[in-house]
Amino acid sequence: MADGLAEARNDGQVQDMHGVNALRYDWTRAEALALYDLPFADLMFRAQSVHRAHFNPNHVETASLLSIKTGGCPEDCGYCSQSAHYDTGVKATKLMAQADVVATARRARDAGATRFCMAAAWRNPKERDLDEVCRMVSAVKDLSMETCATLGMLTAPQAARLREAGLDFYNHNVDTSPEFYDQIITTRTLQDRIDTLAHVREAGIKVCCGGIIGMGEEVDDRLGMLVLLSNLPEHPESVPINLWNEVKGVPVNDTAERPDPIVLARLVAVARIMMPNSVVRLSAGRQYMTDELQALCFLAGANSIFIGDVLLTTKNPQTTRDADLLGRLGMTSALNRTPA
Ligand code: SAM
Ligand code: DTB
Ligand code: SF4
Repeated sequence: MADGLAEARNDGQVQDMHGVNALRYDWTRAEALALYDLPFADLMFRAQSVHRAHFNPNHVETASLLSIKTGGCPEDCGYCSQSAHYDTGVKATKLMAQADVVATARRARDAGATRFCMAAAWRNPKERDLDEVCRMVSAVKDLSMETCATLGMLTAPQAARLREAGLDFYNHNVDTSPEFYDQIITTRTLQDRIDTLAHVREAGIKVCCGGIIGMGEEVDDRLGMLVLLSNLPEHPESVPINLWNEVKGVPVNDTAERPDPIVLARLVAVARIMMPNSVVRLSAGRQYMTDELQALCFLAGANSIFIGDVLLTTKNPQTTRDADLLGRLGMTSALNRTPA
């Protein structure tokens, strides 16, 4: 592969030994680093070429997010406002009523969202809660939206029940590299997460899996996370890349460092090249990004965003600002796999 990269650098072509359409599951960190270190113009050209071979580059998927059960979470994720381990000022709530969830989904659909993601601050869902979430999933599906949920760890039978209810996607992130993981979360292992992802796959639900940057990890950890994602048995259909959204009272505050914008664009490009067929979502942290940086990330191959003024407990750019930006970029809120 090193030769393939050299070729890209020297003649500016995207031909590598695997071609732009190849899906690989044997990426190494050295290869990821070689991509990441390419001269910026070569990296962008290569990422854009891969992107155009798989997607319409003028389309961006717009997803909407709702916290259906906030706070009081028993996990100790060191970045999260919803962990009961930290004093973050977020109040724990009960699971929302189905009618309120469906009304929110309908408003999101009317505002242009094509996917609705329901998030709960649980280690894993209890059976009674899962019954209720299954009803919510079916009701949102009836609105002709794609459905997504993120409820913590799942057993295989729980995943099968969600699929039967009409769940299209399940979000469960690896969050960071295997080496950095233990510095961020101690209450569940990376293997626990990989097991849940396998249950989701077995059930026939599409996988949404990514992570966070800006928690104090090294470049090697960021690339290690992308290698971990791209070497899963199948690439996740969606890859959310979150910039850590600042939260008071959590341990990550002690180590957090907001990445340089060029670094972010490079990481998006590497994700695009390593997982050519996956939708790469600029998730949390767009509130810190300029219009120019978001445009650069779209050029690098990002093709999904969350719309709505809040994410779960933190801010997202105003919907009007997003509509204005997409308008100025000539981008349409849609997702079409027809290449350019
Ligand atoms: N409790 C479930 C779980 O962890 O699987 C679902 C919700 S959890 C909030 C979903 C993901 O959001 C986390 O895995 C993490 O990657 C991301 N996230 C949480 N807090 C964040 C923050 N402050 N900034 C950026 N991303 C964050
Ligand atoms: C993901 O990777 N990012 C979204 C979604 N999956 C569930 C969550 C972002 C949460 C940001 C922090 C908050 O708003 O509390
Ligand atoms: Fe709980 Fe999810 Fe937050 Fe971790 S990220 S504390 S599991 S809500």
